[in-house]
Amino acid sequence: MSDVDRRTFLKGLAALSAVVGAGPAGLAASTAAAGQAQPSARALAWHRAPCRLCPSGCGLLVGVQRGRAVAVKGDPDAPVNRGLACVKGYHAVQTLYGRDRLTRARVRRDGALVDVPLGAALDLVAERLAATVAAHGPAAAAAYGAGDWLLDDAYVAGKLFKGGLGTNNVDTESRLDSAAAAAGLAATYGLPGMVGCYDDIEHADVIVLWNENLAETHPVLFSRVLARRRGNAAVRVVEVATRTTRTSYALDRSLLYAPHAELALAHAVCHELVARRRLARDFVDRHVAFRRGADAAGQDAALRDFVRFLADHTPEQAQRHAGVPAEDVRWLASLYGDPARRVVSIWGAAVHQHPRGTWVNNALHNIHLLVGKVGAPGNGPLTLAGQPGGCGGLHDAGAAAHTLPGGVVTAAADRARAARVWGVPPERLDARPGRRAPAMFQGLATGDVRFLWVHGADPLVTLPELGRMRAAARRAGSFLVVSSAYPTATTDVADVVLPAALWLEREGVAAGGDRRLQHHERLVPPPGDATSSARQLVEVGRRLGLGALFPWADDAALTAGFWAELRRFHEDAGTRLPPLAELRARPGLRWPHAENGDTRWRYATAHDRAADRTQGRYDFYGHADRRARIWLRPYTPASEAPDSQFPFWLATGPVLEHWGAGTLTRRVPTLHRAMPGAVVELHPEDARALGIAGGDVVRLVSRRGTLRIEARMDYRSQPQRGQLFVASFDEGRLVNLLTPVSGCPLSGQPAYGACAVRVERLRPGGAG
Ligand SMILES: Nc1nc2c(c(=O)[nH]1)N[C@H]1C(S)=C(S)[C@@H](COP(=O)(O)OP(=O)(O)OC[C@H]3O[C@@H](n4cnc5c(=O)[nH]c(N)nc54)[C@H](O)[C@@H]3O)O[C@H]1N2
Ligand SMILES: Nc1nc2c(c(=O)[nH]1)N[C@H]1C(S)=C(S)[C@@H](COP(=O)(O)OP(=O)(O)OC[C@H]3O[C@@H](n4cnc5c(=O)[nH]c(N)nc54)[C@H](O)[C@@H]3O)O[C@H]1N2
Ligand code: SF4
Ligand SMILES: [Mo]
Repeated sequence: MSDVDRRTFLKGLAALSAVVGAGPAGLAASTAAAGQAQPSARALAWHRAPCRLCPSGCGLLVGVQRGRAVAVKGDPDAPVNRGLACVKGYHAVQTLYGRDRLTRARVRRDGALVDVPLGAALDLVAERLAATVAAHGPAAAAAYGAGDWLLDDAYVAGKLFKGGLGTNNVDTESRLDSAAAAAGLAATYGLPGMVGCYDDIEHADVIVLWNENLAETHPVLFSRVLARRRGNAAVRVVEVATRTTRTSYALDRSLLYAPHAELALAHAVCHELVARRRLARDFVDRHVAFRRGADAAGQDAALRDFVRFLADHTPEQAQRHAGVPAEDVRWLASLYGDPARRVVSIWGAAVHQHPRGTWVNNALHNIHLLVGKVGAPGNGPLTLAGQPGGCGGLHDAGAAAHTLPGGVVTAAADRARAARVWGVPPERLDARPGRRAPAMFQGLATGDVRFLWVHGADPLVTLPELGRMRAAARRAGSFLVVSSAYPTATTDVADVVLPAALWLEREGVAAGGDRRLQHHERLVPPPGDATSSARQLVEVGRRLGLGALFPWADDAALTAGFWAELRRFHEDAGTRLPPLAELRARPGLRWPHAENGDTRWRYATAHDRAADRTQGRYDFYGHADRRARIWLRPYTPASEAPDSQFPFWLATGPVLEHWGAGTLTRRVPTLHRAMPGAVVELHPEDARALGIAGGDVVRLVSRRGTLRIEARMDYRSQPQRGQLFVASFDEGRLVNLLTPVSGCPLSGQPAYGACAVRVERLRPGGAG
């Protein structure tokens, strides 16, 4: 379907919809029936399944009737949501039944996509993949996966490309949302995966949100935060944020700061903690080592070096860079430094998507380590990982360009283990990291990548610097395969489109934000020829003569087989995975797996069975010296900032009603009606100064592109003066034509928000 057709179609859908709107935090208390008719309760069978429409990891009960998922309610036994769900969750099953669901494979012939049998499309994919590798070597082939891939898909993709073909060109959307979180955890603790877990919310006395719009991005977690405060008058929930959002209105205090000043703020908090002698000296002496340097390894340093480093990072400096009054920075530090209060920090993609995202993550962990508030109930950093499989999930299953399952491609021992488990010659495994997500598309532009298989993502909407990316994807001589549930801006330019089964239509294991694992059964049959990504990869592998890598007769054997293999990569106590039978019986277990249950808090010997009690109260076993790291990484200004030509900061991100590029949620009439398109939000005084009224169409211009879009004031959120916000779900208004691809050099995470733009007023009616 062309762009225009799809928009007309979606408009038609909206007209059909009868229901409008979501409540303030988007939480509903009742069961919402999906489909046209209210099903009779007697004919319904209810099944457990995880919700996949945000990273919170809620459990749903899905009502199935005559092979169709027709109703949803929150699962009262699910640990994350305890019976609740948000507006997306209640409509989750409707995402399966959009009228333009892809059910047949399509192949491009004479410029147009035509339906073909699935087997013929897979033959063509295998043929082109083999021809590419034969003519240009394995590094000319690449696979780009979704951050919401199930672990089955991620593992099979890694095994096929890394173990079968010999290229590490496998990367996922997680590069865009949590690469800096993963790199930060690796540098600070030596291992991926969150230190604490969502249960921290119920134990905290103070919750500090760092630029995390939790009300829209993790609605059920936000309801837990508010419930914690309702139940205990002493609890305080505050934020440090660059924009006033729905989250801000519900909090005790909101400190607004200038974009990309997180390093100045975090270091100033540490400065103040040291000045007030609030550091946990015993904990620091016993369990922390100091490191300085720009790279991942760093050099040794000591507490006195950190104190000297902090001398330059005063609250007054933070005020200059961040615009937060020094006394407010001191107040924030007093919350962290109060020995009587447990403190949880929560941050996510907006913080990771920073030109120095890894450094910022290290700096926020520093605060918790300095006061010893880590790895204990209600004390610790919660690093949100974006799409459900982000961070320690997919990276760890071997689906990032630098990883193998449970290891990294650069480590000889990790390669040797992969060769052993996979039964392939060790020399087939490449020791060089493959191309990271944006670099795959840049490779298409230069001709270095000639075969790209995209799964469950819509990169031609969601990648930064989209003008270049779109041109690259259209370049002659390259072959683009896209597995997707619906037509998208990316399938529009594909050579082959494979219809994808969605999560309720196949069995699998899902990873979640706080190291949570959820197995689910296939509840309904996929439509037509739709098949899981894992199955499509296996079928192509077999056609390439690599069938021995995939000795799994059917989909049930695939899930059981891949899981048994993945567990062999995680035999250390610190990353151990549960047997599938236990995961089936107890959805939501958190790794590392221990006897009698899951691991909620890591590294504290009282809670983590992988920790060695002879080390004292803590054992940071991710590093050889069994110490966590405090990093000395200085504040540096953003790579791009407003100037006279481009005077505004542009921030972008999700809205409550839509998921990712909106591919699934825009097919749900209620959600589409509630949020039909993106607008640019301005501060009312900026609008007045520019002569812009609400509803006017303006042109946004950055160094990379332009975008015509409707302006709104006093809409969903309130940007600060000099800042703009555009939601990123709308393929009809591609905000990524404006955003930059450059970002954190350590993790490869793009800094979407390091983007300066100007606003041009068009003549009334949008001409100009
Ligand atoms: N400007 C700007 N851009 C951004 C961001 C931002 O904040 N600002 N955020 C970035 C971030 S954090 C993210 S996570 C990305 C999201 O970017 P993407 O991951 O590219 O977008 P999604 O909409 O999540 O892609 C979902 C696609 O997967 C398909 N699909 C769903 N389930 C399955 C499945 O099980 N199998 C297969 N094969 N396909 C499936 C759907 O049909 C849909 O086409 O956007 C990034 N881009
Ligand atoms: N409803 C819904 N929920 C989602 C998603 C979704 O698509 N829909 N996607 C999930 C995913 S994949 C992700 S990654 C998370 C994202 O979740 P968040 O990280 O919370 O996303 P944002 O709302 O983009 O960012 C929060 C705040 O930071 C500001 N900001 C945006 N970009 C930048 C930046 O580059 N630097 C700085 N300093 N500030 C910035 C924004 O203006 C906003 O006020 O949400 C998850 N939850
Ligand atoms: S909060 Fe997230 S996981 Fe929970 S129901 Fe809503 S979309 Fe689904
Ligand atoms: Mo994300």
